[in-house]
Amino acid sequence: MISLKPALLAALAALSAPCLAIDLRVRSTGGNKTTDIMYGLMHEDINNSGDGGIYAELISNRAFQGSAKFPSNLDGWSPVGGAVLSLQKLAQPLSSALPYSVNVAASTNANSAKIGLANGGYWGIDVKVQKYTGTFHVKGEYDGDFEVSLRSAITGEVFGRKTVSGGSVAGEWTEKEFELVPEKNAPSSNNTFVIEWDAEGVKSGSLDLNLISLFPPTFKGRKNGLRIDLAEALVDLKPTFLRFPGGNMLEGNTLDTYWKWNETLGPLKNRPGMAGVWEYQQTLGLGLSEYMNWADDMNLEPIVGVFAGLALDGNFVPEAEFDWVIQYALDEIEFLTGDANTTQWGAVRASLGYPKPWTVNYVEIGNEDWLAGRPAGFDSYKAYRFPRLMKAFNDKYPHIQIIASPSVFDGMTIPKGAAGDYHPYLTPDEFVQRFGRFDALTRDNLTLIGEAASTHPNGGIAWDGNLMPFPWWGGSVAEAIFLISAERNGDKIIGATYAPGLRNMNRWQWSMTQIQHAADPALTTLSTSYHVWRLIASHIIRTTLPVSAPSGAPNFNPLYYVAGSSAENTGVFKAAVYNSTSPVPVSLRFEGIEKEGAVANLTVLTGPSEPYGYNDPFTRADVVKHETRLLKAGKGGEFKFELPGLSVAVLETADKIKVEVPVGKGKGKGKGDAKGKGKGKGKARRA
Ligand SMILES: *[C@@H]1O[C@H](CO)[C@@H](O)[C@H](O)[C@H]1NC(C)=O
Ligand SMILES: *[C@@H]1O[C@H](CO)[C@@H](O)[C@H](O)[C@H]1NC(C)=O
Ligand SMILES: *[C@@H]1O[C@H](CO)[C@@H](O)[C@H](O)[C@H]1NC(C)=O
Ligand SMILES: *[C@@H]1O[C@H](CO)[C@@H](O)[C@H](O)[C@H]1NC(C)=O
Ligand SMILES: *[C@@H]1O[C@H](CO)[C@@H](O)[C@H](O)[C@H]1NC(C)=O
Ligand SMILES: *[C@@H]1O[C@H](CO)[C@@H](O)[C@H](O)[C@H]1NC(C)=O
Ligand SMILES: *[C@@H]1O[C@H](CO)[C@@H](O)[C@H](O)[C@H]1NC(C)=O
Ligand SMILES: CC(=O)N[C@H]1CO[C@H](CO)[C@@H](O)[C@@H]1O
Repeated sequence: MISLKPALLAALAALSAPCLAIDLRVRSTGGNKTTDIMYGLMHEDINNSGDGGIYAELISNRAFQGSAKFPSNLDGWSPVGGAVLSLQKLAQPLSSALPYSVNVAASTNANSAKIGLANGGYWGIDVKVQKYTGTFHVKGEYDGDFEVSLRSAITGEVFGRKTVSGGSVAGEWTEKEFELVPEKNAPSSNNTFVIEWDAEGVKSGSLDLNLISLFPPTFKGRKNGLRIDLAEALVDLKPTFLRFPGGNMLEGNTLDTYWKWNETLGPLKNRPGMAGVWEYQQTLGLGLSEYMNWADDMNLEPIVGVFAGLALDGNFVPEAEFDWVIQYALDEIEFLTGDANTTQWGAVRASLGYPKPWTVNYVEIGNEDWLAGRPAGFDSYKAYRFPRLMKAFNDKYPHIQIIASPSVFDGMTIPKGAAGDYHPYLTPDEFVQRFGRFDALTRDNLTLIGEAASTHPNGGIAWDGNLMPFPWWGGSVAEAIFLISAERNGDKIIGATYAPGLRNMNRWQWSMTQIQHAADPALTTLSTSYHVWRLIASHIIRTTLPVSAPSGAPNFNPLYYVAGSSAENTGVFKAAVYNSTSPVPVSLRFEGIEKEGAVANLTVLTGPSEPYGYNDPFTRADVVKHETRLLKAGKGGEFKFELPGLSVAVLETADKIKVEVPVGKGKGKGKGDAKGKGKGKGKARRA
């Protein structure tokens, strides 16, 4: 990011004369109320951040789901005790959504009285002394018990086992449920889950099994819920919204394979899964209701992305056939929010165990509709896909804030009442250079920053090379500066989220991800960007306030800042330093807190000695240094401090400011600048 070498920087720092403090005064008038939400989460199942990620299911390929793109197979499964496994499409499947199952037969040279099958999880299974909850479905005549166990894949040691009594019958699927508490923690996550039975007791020659599922304890104890450590890491980011289900997942690869919300509902055996856009079949166990539960359990405002008739291959639904796309999107919101007694889809929701309607205040129409199939795809969005969907929503759900998936910066004209979505994926310098971009937005151009990240170092070439393996400190500081630029315009910016949020270390394409994870929770790694976004989101400004510097307009270089007051009216100042060879002295006063001895907390994040340092899941070292100290104001309420080069800081006063807020705040709908190139959207993007 910064082209000067660290040694040279240090030499320059030593030579440079101490500069005068930047003298900043925060006024208590002339501010603007910000929109209601600010920092949030974006989730789509990219490279096993859903299946094998935050969705807590431990068994991979649990129901042999497949598609034209990723045919059903036996990946993840292995025979136990000399069994022979075969994939079957039975005349009597478990359900029409799950046509394939595994057949387990004893081989002629079976080496054990017990046979069965084992699953290695998503690159391992975390085994601890805690309660695992499982189910499986079995068909075939068997007189005897089953035994389930968690074992080491390396030594075969059994950490816990449980008898599941009662056999099974021919011609019918029997569901088995069990709970299993291992007696000891496994030394590593290289473990398997095994189901075995007595080969002699099988009268029908073999057994068929399907939908074999095992969950550890989940976040807030939800059935079919989220992995606890990852959910807790997200909670610590202080999010206020959840944008889902994509992202590219929403669009799908082709017009037949978009994210069909109606196929993500109810019992797992009713979910066929889908051909994911990130190169694997997806279970859709993390479906629409699960996303809403996630939002509820973290107290997040859902931003529901609805399919807008464009697929990643660039095909889009023609205008003459567009009615179904509109109805499909309206039905989805009716499913979520409709009355259980008086609406068709509300009744379906109630029948699935959710009688109480959810509340939806934000709907995003499509995903990055400026990109796939450009320019025809975008033209169709501007011509009819967006206007017709927006009108339908305004008519039926006038309270919902509609967000267009492109922003004003992507060349979208945002109609009155709508907002845009801006996805900057930039170099650090580009983020810093765009610092003034939102200042020029008008209030009627509300903008969501629905995805953002520093992607590659300055001078790097985009998507095909030169990516950093993980978010790195210099990139994270530049993101802070970008967020500061957004907060300065908090009346026009709906909110911001990093993307992608989660990445399984065993399968990735897109390196920039806020949290890295694997089966072993000890490998969960909070990136440099995670620390920066968390600090910034932990001190929310509810009213932005003007800051003046005596020398006239501040030029924001090398210190970039925003000030305002919190919901409790304490004074908040956020700043970051970029491209400075020496620490930047700051003198800060808040109008209304002009007394000597006033106190404030200052938290400063600094990184490693060179800007490319990152948090590496394999070395486990955290390169981000956190320092919080209590500052006491000098005469006139002056807070004096220095911020090092490449640092991010937040100061919050203990005293309250009397803030006068003008009327006409906005929850605006702005549009964003979409020049960013997004993160890989797979092939569509590289085209
Ligand atoms: C687990 O251990 C086995 C045997 O040593 C090895 O072949 C396999 O790659 C390991 N799997 C994982 C996920 O580490
Ligand atoms: C879900 O809805 C889509 C669009 O209407 C439809 O094509 C599909 O068949 C539906 N799926 C099921 C299982 O009903
Ligand atoms: C829906 O119907 C049920 C059963 O008749 C009733 O108990 C419930 O109050 C009704 N709910 C609403 C919102 O009208
Ligand atoms: C940071 O400094 C480098 C080296 O002087 C310069 O090329 C770059 O443009 C600067 N970046 C910004 C955003 O000012
Ligand atoms: C914002 O919206 C207005 C009117 O809708 C438009 O004239 C203006 O150019 C837009 N762009 C920006 C960057 O504010
Ligand atoms: C508040 O909004 C007004 C009108 O857009 C603008 O002129 C002013 O600079 C804003 N104040 C702050 C502190 O951003
Ligand atoms: C400063 O931070 C500490 C620890 O985070 C907290 O206990 C204290 O209340 C804070 N003080 C002020 C004035 O915000
Ligand atoms: C879309 C995509 O490229 N996904 C990647 C997910 O991770 C696997 C394993 O590393 C890659 O092979 C895929 O390409």
